[in-house]
Amino acid sequence: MTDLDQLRDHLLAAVEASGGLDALDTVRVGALGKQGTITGLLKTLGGMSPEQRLVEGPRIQGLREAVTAAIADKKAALDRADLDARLARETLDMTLPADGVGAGSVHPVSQVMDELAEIFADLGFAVATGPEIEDDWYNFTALNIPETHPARAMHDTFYFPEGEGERKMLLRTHTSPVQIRAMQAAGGNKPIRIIAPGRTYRSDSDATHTPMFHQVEGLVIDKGITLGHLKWTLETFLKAFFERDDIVLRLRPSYFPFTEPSAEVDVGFSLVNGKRVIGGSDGWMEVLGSGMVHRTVIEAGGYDPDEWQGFAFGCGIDRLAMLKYGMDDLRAFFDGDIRWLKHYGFAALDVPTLSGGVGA
Ligand code: 2U9
Repeated sequence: MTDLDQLRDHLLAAVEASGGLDALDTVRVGALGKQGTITGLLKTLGGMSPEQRLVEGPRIQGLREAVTAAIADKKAALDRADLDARLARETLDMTLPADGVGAGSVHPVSQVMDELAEIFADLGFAVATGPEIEDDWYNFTALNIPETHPARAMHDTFYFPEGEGERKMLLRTHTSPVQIRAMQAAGGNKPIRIIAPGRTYRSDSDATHTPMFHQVEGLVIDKGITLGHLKWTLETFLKAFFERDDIVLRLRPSYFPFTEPSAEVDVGFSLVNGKRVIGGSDGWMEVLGSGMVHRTVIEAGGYDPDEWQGFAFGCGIDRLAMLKYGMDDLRAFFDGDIRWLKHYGFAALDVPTLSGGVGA
């Protein structure tokens, strides 16, 4: 037996005896690695005479191929054994119930927005939206709040840094610019019935004010519109929203630059376990602001105030949600506390409290 035959028997036995992938790799490196025995033999070919190389070359190459093939076979056998062991060890019980998928819930503000859209749709109102970044003409001037008007200061506006000769940009302090844009888009010759729900911003923060809050405003423009239409619409809306027939309204004279005359709308409440609940007549609670659209505002929207009249109203959506669903701190609406949302949030598909619309 030659040295080469002996080395072959030794390496093949070592491959066969490898109990695992690590041991097999040690054999591979010992034979075929940079310093391996077979690699060393291959290096000796360079120092041989051509005749000797012709004999030794194929023998050493044959050894290398045999060992390489044996290692590959052994590796496949070890992998297979490893997989068989894992399959025997690890079991999967297909009858176990699946982990629950965490379902989200609808935020009370979104819920109330849906309710508003649904109720007003029944009254023929479309939902209008517009930019939250506005210029001071749409937010103030068009609404009869000129540069020097004290209401500009009252609104605690967030202004953007002003560029030379550029429009004064701000975060809208109410959704009224949406209605101005809707009037302009209508071209001054069509009736309008819209609600404009959305985010509004004022630099204000305490238990009843947050820098961002949600407002809904409504606007009707038509010929022959009176305060009677305003009162009926608000009464019909409030009955549908609070899902009660015993809703009583009180219109109290007030002042807004964009409406004349203007009225705060109070709604009767009753006391249930010391808590105020809308409906009944134990006292009055302010819920909305409203009025007949000012001539100047009708004109700013591109309508002739001698032909077209209108009414408008506005209120906080967050406040409506608090009154209907009994939350008492406005700031919790925006904390993102999952426990609060679990308590007050609404299931996405199962919405038993969703107002059924007008007359439901
Ligand atoms: C146009 C014409 C008139 C919208 C109106 C109110 C009265 C009002 C406040 C209530 C509480 C806002 O959330 S709040 O701070 N709003 O009292 N808003 S009338 O009047 C308009 C709007 C647009 C073109």
